[in-house]
Parts: sequence; structure tokens; C-alpha cells
Amino acid sequence: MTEQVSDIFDPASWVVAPDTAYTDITAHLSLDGRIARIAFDRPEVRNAFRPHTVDELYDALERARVNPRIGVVLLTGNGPSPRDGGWAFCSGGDQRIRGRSGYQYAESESEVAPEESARAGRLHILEVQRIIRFMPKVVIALVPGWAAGGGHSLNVVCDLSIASDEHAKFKQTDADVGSFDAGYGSAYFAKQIGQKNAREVFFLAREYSAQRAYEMGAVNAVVPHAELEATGIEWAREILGKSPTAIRMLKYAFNAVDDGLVGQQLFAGETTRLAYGTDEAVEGRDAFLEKRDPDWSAFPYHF
Ligand code: S0N
Repeated sequence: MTEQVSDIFDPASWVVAPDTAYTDITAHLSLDGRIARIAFDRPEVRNAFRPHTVDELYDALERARVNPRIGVVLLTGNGPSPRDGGWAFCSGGDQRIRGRSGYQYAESESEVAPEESARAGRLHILEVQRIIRFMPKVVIALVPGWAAGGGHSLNVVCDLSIASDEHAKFKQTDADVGSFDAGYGSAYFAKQIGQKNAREVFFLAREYSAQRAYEMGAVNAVVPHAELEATGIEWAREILGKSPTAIRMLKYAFNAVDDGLVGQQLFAGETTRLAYGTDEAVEGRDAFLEKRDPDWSAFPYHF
């Protein structure tokens, strides 16, 4: 029997992802193995992430990325907090272990052992942003509570977002705590919700309800809290009914316009993969291997 990891989690829908023993996150697969549910599991600190959390998150996302059966990833936060009943998606970097060069593995900078100093000062949540952005699968943020700071940025970078009507709240605290996500978290966010709105969110660092986030275009839907995860599964099932290649090409097409040559490279990689499946590409390969000139006569310049 799968353990209950969050009050709105349905254990009957999930099994623990195999060969994982995470402490700061949980990772589950749907019974048919086609949906991954990855959740922050530090509800007592509003699901803030420390470097170890980010290591685990990256590992879980990478496993989802390379698993050919998984088509959709749900990213969420477990809750509520046993301390005060508060809910969170993620409240960003754990400020208690933020040092002068980034986030520390040890509890304080003075505790960092010399041999560990090369690892200290991580900001690798940006690597997590990139794996979400670049994986050829749809990643849906299920926001059951606070999305703040770097957690706010993770909501921005997910493909789709569904928020709890009761508990989801949005606040970009970066400027309050002397931090700034000058990449997707801000510049791409402005493309989502418009320049004036994005500048307001960052410069004033106010709190926004799920409904206001929906009106600004920061989330796709607001649903009753108890229905959040079921809605995520429903959306995932709908997406799984579509052509995987179409979804992959569309995600890369949406990204490419904002991702420069990296976006073009990802899109181009997928077009190359498709081209390899044609008789024309097979003729090119075979001609090389058979040490003869390729015969392109069967392949048109125009359809
Ligand atoms: C989330 C907030 C608004 C919730 O307020 P609420 O409901 O009043 O709860 P609290 O009482 O404040 O919190 C409950 C307990 O949880 C602890 N806590 C909450 N958030 C954090 C946190 N981020 N780190 C450590 N502890 C946290 C509280 O302290 C409290 O515990 P006690 O009672 O023991 O004190 C509110 O909690 C809030 O504002 N939290 C802080 C949000 C924040 O500022 N986050 C950091 C923002 N910066 C980043 O995330 C940096 C990210 C980053 O590394 C980065 C850098 C460069 C480029 C990109 C990024 C990126 O990640 O995007």
C-alpha cells in the first residue's frame, strides 16, 4: 500500500518510483507508469529547497525525462505543514543555509568542511529549471499553497499550472531577500503575464491570490483544493491521449522563440530524428556505407 504523503494525495493512484530513497522530495509513478508525480516534501518550511533537495529533484526529473513511458510530469508540494497547517508548492531557496557564495550543504557556512568547500555555494535550481524547460514532455505545476521566491520561478517555467482556490498564493520575494532570478523567473515571466504585471510582481513583492494569478495568466486554472491532484491527473490523461511527437515538437516550438540557439538546437535535434526515419535519409546512409554516390532521384524538392 502506497504511503499517504500529502492530504490531497490519493495513494490508490500511485506507486513509489522504483530505486528511489529521497528525503526532501517524494517521487511516484501512476499505476500504468505514464505519469510522474514529484513533490517537495519539506512542508514545515513551506517546501523551501536546500542543495540536497535540488539534487534529489534533479535526479527525479532526469529519471522522468529518460523514461520512455512517462509523458507528463506533475510537480507539486506535499502538505500541510505539521506545525501550522500551512500549504506550499515551494518557497524557494532555504534562507537558513544561504551563504555568501550560494546555498550550502552544511547548516552554516562555518560548518563547511574544507574538502566540501568545492561543492559549497550552489545555485543549481537553475539546472532544474532547464531540465523542466527542455524535457520533451509536459510538466504541470500543481500549486497547493505558497509559490514564493525560487518556487514562484519554478511555477513560471512549468508548461502548465493548476492552483488551489483555497490555499495557493503567489509572491515573488526575491527583491525582499536580496536575491534575483534574472532569467526565466523574471524575463520569461514578463512574456507570460506582460511587462507591467511582471514588474509589479517583482518590484512590489506583494501577495497574489490564485484567482488574481489566473487573471494575469500566471496559472491555467483554479480548482477546489481537494480536487487539485485529481485535476492534474485528468489533464495529464488528456495530454497522454495526444501524439507524443506532436506534443514534443509543439513544446520545442513554443520554447524556441525565447531560447535562442539552444531552443533552435533542441527543435533541430527532433527534426533530425524525424528525418532519420525517411527513405531519403536511409539512402544517404546506405550510399556512404556502400561506397557509392547517393541516388536522390526518388525524393522531391517540393511536395
Ligand atoms: C512563503 C511565505 C510567504 C509564507 O509565509 P507564511 O505562510 O506566513 O509562513 P512563515 O511563517 O513565513 O513560514 C513558515 C515556516 O517556514 C519557514 N520558511 C518559509 N520559507 C522559507 C525559506 N525560503 N527558507 C527557509 N525557511 C523558510 C519560516 O521561516 C517559518 O519557520 P519558522 O517559524 O521556524 O521561522 C514566507 O515564508 C516567505 O516569504 N518565505 C521566504 C520566501 C523567500 O524569500 N524565498 C527565497 C527567495 N529566493 C530564492 O528562492 C533564491 C532562489 C535562487 O536560488 C535563485 C538564484 C538565482 C537565480 C534563480 C534562482 C531561483 O531559484 O529561481
